[in-house]
Amino acid sequence: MRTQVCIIGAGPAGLLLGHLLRAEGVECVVIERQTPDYVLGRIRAGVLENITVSLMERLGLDARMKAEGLPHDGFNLADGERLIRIDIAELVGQEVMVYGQTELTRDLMEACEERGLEVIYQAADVALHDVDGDAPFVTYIHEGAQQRIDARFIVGCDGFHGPSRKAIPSSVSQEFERVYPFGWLGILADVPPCNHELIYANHERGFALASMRSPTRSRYYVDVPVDEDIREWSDDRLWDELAIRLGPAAAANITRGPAIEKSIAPLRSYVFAPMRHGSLMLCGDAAHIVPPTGAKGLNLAASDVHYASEALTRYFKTNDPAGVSRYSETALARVWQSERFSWSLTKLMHRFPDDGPFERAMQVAELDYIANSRAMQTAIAENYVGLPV
Ligand code: RFL
Ligand code: PHB
Repeated sequence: MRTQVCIIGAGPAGLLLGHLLRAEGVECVVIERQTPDYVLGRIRAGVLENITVSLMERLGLDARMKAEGLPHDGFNLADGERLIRIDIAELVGQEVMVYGQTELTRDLMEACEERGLEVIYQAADVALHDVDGDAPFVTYIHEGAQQRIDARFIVGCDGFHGPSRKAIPSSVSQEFERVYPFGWLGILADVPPCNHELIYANHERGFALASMRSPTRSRYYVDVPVDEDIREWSDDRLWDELAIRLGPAAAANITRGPAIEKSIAPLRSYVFAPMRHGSLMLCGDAAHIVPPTGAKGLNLAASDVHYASEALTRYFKTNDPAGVSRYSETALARVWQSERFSWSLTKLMHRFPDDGPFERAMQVAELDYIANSRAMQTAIAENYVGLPV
């Protein structure tokens, strides 16, 4: 098979990119290792920035998000008994959209047939070839047969563990990494949220987050040691811990219920550079990871896709390679801003095992400053809604 752009990975980045390219008449094919149900079974991000919402609007795939998503105009930082509200609407005149990654991915998946976006699921042994030159190709096994797709560009949207990033030689690339000593233990349950807005809590026993997917579905997290055994966490133990860490006001409103999903995600900051090498571009988790504290992972995938789709459309429509040439530099500038915000909020809201009284005093001083300074709150709000693309 021959196409203009071969996209590897049908997560949110790959599907968004595929739809944006199809909307501009660029030929593309998406190849995915898993089944659609497997992809939808991964419970991940919950907060969408403007860039992600606006790409869905541009595609005309925003109807369900507009009907079922929850626009939020503020969120809260809790420190012990104190609650600091960040009024994002008042501070920066914008809002964020609470709508799960699963739902966004489902909307993108369901539009594939009608929009003529071909996605090949259950492709095994995907391998990239000749990415240095201008005639790269991808091989894989599908239904027992070896297949080959020739393309002008390959875009790796295959997440942190996919093969795309590894196709860029270490002699021309650099990795930046920080691994945190904890993971987030998440629970999804069909119970009403304890608060109408998100609460990020820094408690002496550790971090907690109260989030939601809808008025009847809640998502909560606590941080746990990175090597924690999830079997140690019965639903009851997790609800008890959330009630302590989120503080008495939220605890009074927690409705308990059985977990629909419960898992531990490790926390990591990671950037791979460059994000383009020859005819291969990387988007989303394939190129970078942020700790989830800033709710940036999915949104950063969306901004990469925005830049990549503009660059590739320009290339195929006007024969102009400038956008492709500059893709890595452009995308990385925004990646580093999101990395900084996610890292600083992680440091502010978690108790690190090596921290002593000095580090805790710095957290308290910073939270005091945020509580009393509109300038600090504005800086947090403008990062939370997403810096301009
Ligand atoms: P994805 O979603 O990982 O999709 C990559 C797709 O590529 C496929 N793939 C392959 N396909 C073909 N051949 C191969 N060899 C392949 N290897 C992999 C995979 O099956 C998959 O379908 O990456 P993408 O599209 O870049 O999207 C990024 C977001 O998913 C990610 O940034 C966020 O979900 C990060 N993240 C969170 N972000 C938030 O903003 N808030 C959260 O609460 C949040 N929770 C999370 C998360 C990431 C997690 N991971 C990665 C473990 C929780 C978890 C558990
Ligand atoms: C979520 O709802 O899963 C969520 C919300 C905000 C975050 C991380 C995760 O910062």
